[in-house]
Amino acid sequence: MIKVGIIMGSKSDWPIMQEAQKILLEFGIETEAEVVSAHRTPEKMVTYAKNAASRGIQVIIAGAGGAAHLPGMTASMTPLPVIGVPIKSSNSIDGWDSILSILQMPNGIPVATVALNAAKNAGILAARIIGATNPDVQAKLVSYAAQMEKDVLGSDLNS
Ligand code: RP5
Repeated sequence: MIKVGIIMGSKSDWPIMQEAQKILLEFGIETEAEVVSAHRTPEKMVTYAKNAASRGIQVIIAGAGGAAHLPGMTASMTPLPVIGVPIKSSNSIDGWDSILSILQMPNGIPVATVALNAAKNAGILAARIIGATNPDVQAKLVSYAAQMEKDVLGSDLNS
């Protein structure tokens, strides 16, 4: 069953957003990816957000750049956790517009915001949310962190 919905405002976001899908597949978590624009396809956004929970999705990752309304608007129409990925898009002023649009949500409708273009971390955070109640996923996250530690400790800058 698809557990994580990955949505983005434009196909131009996909080179960044596919990092979320890649890491989730490494953790054995099924995903779906779709372009859902808050500005260009507002009705699709409403339908997607309202139906996500009943379709079995557990976490939504939403990426957008510039005037990035998609994560917040989606979060306003679903009880699911929404992770926002600010994207430094062609229409973005150095990424800050995307970051602040996604980060500065008013009380009551949270969006967990990762760093600029950090779709991979969004994927890992989604896996952690699922792993809180799924021991298999949690075990994979523990191995992932252990491997990272091994890699860092094993890096030799002098050879
Ligand atoms: C946002 O506008 C999208 O999320 C994208 O980051 C940005 C630019 O979109 P395109 O003009 O490349 O389609 O809504």
